[in-house]
Amino acid sequence: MKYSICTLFPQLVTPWTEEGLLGRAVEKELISFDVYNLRDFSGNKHNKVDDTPYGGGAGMVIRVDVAARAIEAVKADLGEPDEIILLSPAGEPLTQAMAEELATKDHLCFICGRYEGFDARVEQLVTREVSIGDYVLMGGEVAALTIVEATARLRTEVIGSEESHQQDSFSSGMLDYPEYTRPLTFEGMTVPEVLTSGNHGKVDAWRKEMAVERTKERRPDLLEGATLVSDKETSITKNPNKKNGNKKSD
Ligand code: 6GU
Repeated sequence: MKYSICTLFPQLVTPWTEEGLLGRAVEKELISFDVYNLRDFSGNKHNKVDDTPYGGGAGMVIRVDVAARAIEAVKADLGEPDEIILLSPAGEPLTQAMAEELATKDHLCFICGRYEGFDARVEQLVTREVSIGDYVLMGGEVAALTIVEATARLRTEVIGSEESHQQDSFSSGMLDYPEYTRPLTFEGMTVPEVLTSGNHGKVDAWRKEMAVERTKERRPDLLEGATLVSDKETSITKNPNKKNGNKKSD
């Protein structure tokens, strides 16, 4: 898996790729990150990447030719990306289903904007435009790294076992059940007895019930997409036509 990231702030992005599971996978050469500084593609001696908007108004707009040269450099160095993703609050909202689709690709290229954004013609240079939620960030870097986090952890070369994310929030269509570890009692708060009962059947049933309860309470919108076999029961079947994050893109 290759990630290339075009940004005005490579020094914000690079450290994220050097720690934890990502850092380890990079060291083992199982995944790679190539971070491109958009300023290197300014095409002028002042390294200026933006200009005032046509039609007037406040703020600056990043030039389309800068993005175009950066994308050409990525292609020349690493080959054609499977996806060139423009990070923008106007993009398609990121979901677990989208992360699952992107995680199957070999090379994802990200274009991160800052300030007011890119010249709209950059949209013609990319394969998709993605937003990470309904709020506005100062730049696309955190959004690009969010997609890196969401996709890399779905790759067995990064995580190792496939099992650990099978039960996750959203990949089951529901929130996770709560987990506990030692100490058994902390400041008067105890661990649910069933977890120390040694009865695996009971533990499984309790966990499923907790997942349903938490989802009903905190994110009832997610349950629209899951089919409850019975109210008290715990089994949930994926509905391929549901409109939330489990929908497989076509
Ligand atoms: Cl991808 N970029 C920016 N600047 N703001 C956002 C976003 C992206 N997604 C949500 N808000």
